[in-house]
Amino acid sequence: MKTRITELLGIEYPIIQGGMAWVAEHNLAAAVSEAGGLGLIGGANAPGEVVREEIRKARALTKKPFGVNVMLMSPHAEDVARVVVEEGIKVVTTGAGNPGTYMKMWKEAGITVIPVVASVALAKMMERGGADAVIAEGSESGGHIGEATTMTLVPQVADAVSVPVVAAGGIGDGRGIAAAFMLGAEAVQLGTRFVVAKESIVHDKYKERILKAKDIDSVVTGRSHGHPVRGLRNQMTREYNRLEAEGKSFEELEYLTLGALRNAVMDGDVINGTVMAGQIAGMITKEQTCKEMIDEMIGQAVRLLKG
Ligand code: TUI
Repeated sequence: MKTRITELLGIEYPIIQGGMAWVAEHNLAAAVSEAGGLGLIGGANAPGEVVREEIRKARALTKKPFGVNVMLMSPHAEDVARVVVEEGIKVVTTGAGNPGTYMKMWKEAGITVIPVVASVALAKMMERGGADAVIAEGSESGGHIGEATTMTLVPQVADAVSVPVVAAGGIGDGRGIAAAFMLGAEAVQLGTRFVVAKESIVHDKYKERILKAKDIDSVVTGRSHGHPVRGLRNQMTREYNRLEAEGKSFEELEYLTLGALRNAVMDGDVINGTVMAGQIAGMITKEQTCKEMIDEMIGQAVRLLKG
């Protein structure tokens, strides 16, 4: 499955791991890269120096390429943007915003820049701004989402830009990979499946919640606030959506979500914490190593695409 993306990134398989907040740390990133995909360290809301440490720890675990995801809504985004240059990172993905202000600095440093886009308009703007590829992320994804689904977004972005397109959102096995390729993608980005990887440091209760999730367990909070976030339903999401429907503002409801992702990922509070996961969680039923996941998915995708 050689594509422009595997060539661009110097990886064996066209699989990128999502830069998930709290989840995408050095152990997971290194394991995905070692298995032939592209691992990512998620900058999320962490300060630059924390990301620097994560980069160095990942380097100690793998000689293969890995990248950093810069979450643009973070108060430390500028700091992290500089740290990736100082640390000689070769691949940066961005999320939750427009990375335009950092593009010149990253390109001058020889970094391959792959922004996440949730619309054709942003994909075109990113291509004009020098992006090497784009990740078209549909609303099946976990965490902060856009409006369009993967099925509709990927082919429209593929038609609109010349740079290669990575599909994300709702992909969890070889069938999803083959489908994404049929829509015009040249690689996929997966988050939820890697959350339950053996190498993932996520609390067992969080993993168990994903492994036991049903197809309809996925909910979005904050749609009316313009901050839609997808996760698995629990007491927190029920309370949030009840108060949101009553007209409570984003600021009034912030107390429900502050620190809630950390509490779920690190402490296993899957009742009042935020269990971010994509809609494909219902299909994810086994904890495997990253290598087992990637080998299985690629085998399945290749068989389907040959057929
Ligand atoms: O960024 C993500 N997913 C995330 S970030 C995150 S951290 C967080 N924690 C709590 C609350 C909110 C966020 C959790 N999940 N995915 C990439 C992504 N980017 N999805 C959608 C977008 C996006 C949306 C609009 C990118 C750009 C955009 O427009 C930018 C503009 O200014 O035009």
